[in-house]
Amino acid sequence: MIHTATWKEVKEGLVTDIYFDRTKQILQAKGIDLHVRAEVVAHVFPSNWPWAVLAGVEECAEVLKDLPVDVRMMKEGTIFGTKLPVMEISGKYLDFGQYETTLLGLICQASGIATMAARCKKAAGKKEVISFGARRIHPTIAPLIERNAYIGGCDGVSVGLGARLIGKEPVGTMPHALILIMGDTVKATKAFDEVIEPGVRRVSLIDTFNDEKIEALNVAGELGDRLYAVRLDTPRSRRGDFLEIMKEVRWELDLRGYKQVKLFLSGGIDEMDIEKYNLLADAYGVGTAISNARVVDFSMDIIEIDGHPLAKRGKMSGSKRVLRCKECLKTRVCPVEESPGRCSCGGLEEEILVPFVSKGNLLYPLPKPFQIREFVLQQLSKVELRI
Ligand code: PCP
Repeated sequence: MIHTATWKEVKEGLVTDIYFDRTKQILQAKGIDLHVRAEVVAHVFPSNWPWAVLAGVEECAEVLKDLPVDVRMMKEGTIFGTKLPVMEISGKYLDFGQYETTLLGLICQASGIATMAARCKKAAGKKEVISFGARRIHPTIAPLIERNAYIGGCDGVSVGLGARLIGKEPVGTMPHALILIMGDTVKATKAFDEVIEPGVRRVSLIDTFNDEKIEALNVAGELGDRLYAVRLDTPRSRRGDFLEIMKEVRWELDLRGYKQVKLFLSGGIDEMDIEKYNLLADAYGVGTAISNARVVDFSMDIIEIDGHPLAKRGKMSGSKRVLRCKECLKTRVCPVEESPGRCSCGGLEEEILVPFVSKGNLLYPLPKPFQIREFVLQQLSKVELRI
């Protein structure tokens, strides 16, 4: 038996928290059906994140487009800060209240994954970051993980269905299993080169049996300029000073004229490791750090009832605008009556909490994954990894 819900069950509200069902039951029994505005905000981010990337917007559209509500939402891929509404829903509470669990679930996990991918890509700069984390999560959501890793900034993904979802070819290297079964790294690399179509990069895994620099020279000697990279997935028990190992491998390869052979790192890599290794590494395979990223802790709260501002303690009531400087990305929240102005840096402000869905109609064509990724990368150039 598989333990996941179907999309039909999600749409039927079967995966919502029971207290929303009971709230609906009570309000219906009492004949109370008020028009409300509710907003979605993240009040804190995981760890030391100074920003997060909004993801899961396209899947939210799949829920919202069948509801008689009006929604303003930041565009997918927007880099945002804490305490900023990323979504505002207005309509009869009984028409959308029970979807709170689902809507939050769709953006909390996706935004965490996209943010970690963005942080890794920010640290890597022009170096490639490949999403390798499908093996760390439930297989039914592997395409979701890969899509959000890609839109967050990863250059490629390793799972076929994930790659299809983003319109790219999957990217991978070779597993230790191939080398163990063939009994030798050179033999496995040679077989890869003989069997796998020429367009696939030849990346040899060099940490199975012998010292990385010996294996690197062996495979480079075998494949020559057909060898694209060597992958160092060095086990923790042997890792020691990974940077020194990389320096030795780089030195020995260069000394023998293999300057074109790149260094591909994997195995427990996160954005901090990428910062540490980026001088020598040419590409990274990142698994757990992205696929099991901390979620962005969004909450949905009513901020207006029947046109009157009202919010619980800790929240600001009333409908709001979120205005961001087009130049420096400085962002502020103001009452919805205010209009965009000019930022203290001189740049013009623009509204980023924009009309998204109205009474079942999507108000703009959803961007393709590569367009969202481009949007994220443009903003990434204007933010830092840490405050
Ligand atoms: C792992 C596998 C993953 C890499 C590391 C990233 O190596 O290659 O794709 O995963 P992580 O960032 O979560 O550590 P192994 O577990 O040795 O698997 P394999 O032999 O298949 O490469």
